[in-house]
Amino acid sequence: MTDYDFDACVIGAGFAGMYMLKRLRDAGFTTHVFETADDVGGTWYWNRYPGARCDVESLYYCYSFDEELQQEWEWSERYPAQQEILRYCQHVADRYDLRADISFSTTVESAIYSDDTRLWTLRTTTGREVTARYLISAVGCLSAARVPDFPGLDAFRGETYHTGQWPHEGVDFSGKRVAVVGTGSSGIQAIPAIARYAEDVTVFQRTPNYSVPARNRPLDPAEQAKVKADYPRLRAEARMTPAGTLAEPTGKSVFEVPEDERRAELDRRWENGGAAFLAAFADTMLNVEANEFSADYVRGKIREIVRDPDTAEKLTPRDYPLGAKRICVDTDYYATYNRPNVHLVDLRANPIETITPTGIRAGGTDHEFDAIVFATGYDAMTGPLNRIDIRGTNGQRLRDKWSAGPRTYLGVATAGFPNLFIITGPGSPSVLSNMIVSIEQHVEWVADYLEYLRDKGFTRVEAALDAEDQWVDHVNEVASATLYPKAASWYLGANVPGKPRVFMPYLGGVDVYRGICDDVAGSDYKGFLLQD
Ligand code: NA7
Repeated sequence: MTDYDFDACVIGAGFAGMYMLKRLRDAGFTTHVFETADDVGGTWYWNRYPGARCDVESLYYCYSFDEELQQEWEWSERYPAQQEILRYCQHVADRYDLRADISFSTTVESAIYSDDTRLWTLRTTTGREVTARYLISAVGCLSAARVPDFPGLDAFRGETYHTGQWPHEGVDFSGKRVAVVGTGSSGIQAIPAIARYAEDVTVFQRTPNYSVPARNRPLDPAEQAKVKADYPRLRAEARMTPAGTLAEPTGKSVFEVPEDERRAELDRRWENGGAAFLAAFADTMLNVEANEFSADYVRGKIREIVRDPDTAEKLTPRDYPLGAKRICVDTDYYATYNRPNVHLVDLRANPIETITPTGIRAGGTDHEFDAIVFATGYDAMTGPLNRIDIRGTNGQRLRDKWSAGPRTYLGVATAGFPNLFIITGPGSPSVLSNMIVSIEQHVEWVADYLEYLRDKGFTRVEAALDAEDQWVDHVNEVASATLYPKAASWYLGANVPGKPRVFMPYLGGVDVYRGICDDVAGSDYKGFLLQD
């Protein structure tokens, strides 16, 4: 007889929550998942904007935990479109009958821990209250969509959209004048797709981004079969790379390579497409001069592609290193500015003053629109957790504990919040890797941990404060040895006014991180306080 409802409750039914449910259920834990949406998919449920596509290749942006699953699913393109990833998630949910243990259209409002019972009590928007021994967050890193607080926003009489909360029935922009605010990965994908059928598109750009071509194409069945025949080896190899991807790093400093070969290496990667461009040289993210070589190459490409020199200049990133904001992977992004129906407003020179009932006023000029698309990003990593009222020991709120920036041990646990595990939390390498590789690693590690706790009879587990302090220092130390903190990115929280600037992801690499986690597990979970 248990005196609680579930061994574990999981928040979120995206890739992380679905696999967590499967693993825990297989291990004999009673598990329940709460999900805001009315189906599985997480990011890929919400991000239905035109052009939405993953920038990791299909054959690797999928689970590897079940050989049959990875063999049976057929991908149609090199990079998967949102609809195809969502269909894949739905297939996974069907295949393992996951929906039976998921409450959809249900948002967890609060999760409160009691040391008397060593249980979490969750309250949901549907009025449900459940108790669980363990609480596992699978809320994702980029799920708290953000529209900046522009004055006049409510007065706009046209349609407004955020890329991360796109209407499921789709949007017809034909014959419409559309504004797109934001030129991160979402904007860079959406702009060419919207420009193909809208009457007119005006892009409002605050910071120009570095983008490399995707070179998306249909997947050749023979190529797919070849990868699948070698899947176990390729997956194992990818898991042991820093980013969890087979980016074929040269491993060489740019300075070791003769100048003409350097350029040839970048030409090859540019033609081949994808974010592997960044892996051309080992020191691109470590040394400003090395970075400049690749950054300058992209600047040259922008000048080559964009016909109007003034527009090309505005689109050229200059004041931060390539890759320090997540590199974008596009289809026809720069070339889109050659279309007569696409215009660019540089917000550095002409800041948005107000949204008006008919459009946007920037730099003293009124622009009229039928629709505004906000591709303005997310309150990343901490946002999705902080909007839930999570309280640990002595009633401490997680958002208070993290008011000066998130603090975790290994990204998976935080002192003062016993029996809480976070998948892809701040302090984990998640967002700087192939998310699926990180998710599988985290889920398996947490599931193994829960089995260990059950086998040993422990009912309370908490990250030790000193272990957490050391991990936070380590995360900072690794980040400050790189060029990543040199851009005002969402990795740093810099996109949200007032958010503390702390570099949130762990930059040590998923390979190194996996080793550290395995070492912690192998030493009876050092750094955690366990009680029976
Ligand atoms: P991003 O990458 O955070 O991009 C958001 C964009 O919106 C970026 O260009 C921002 O400019 C811009 N932005 C944000 N706030 C404002 C305001 N107030 N005014 C003007 N422009 C603004 O979000 P995405 O959704 O594109 O991508 C998120 C991740 O999803 C991506 O990195 C991949 O991992 C997948 P800024 O650069 O801050 O000046």
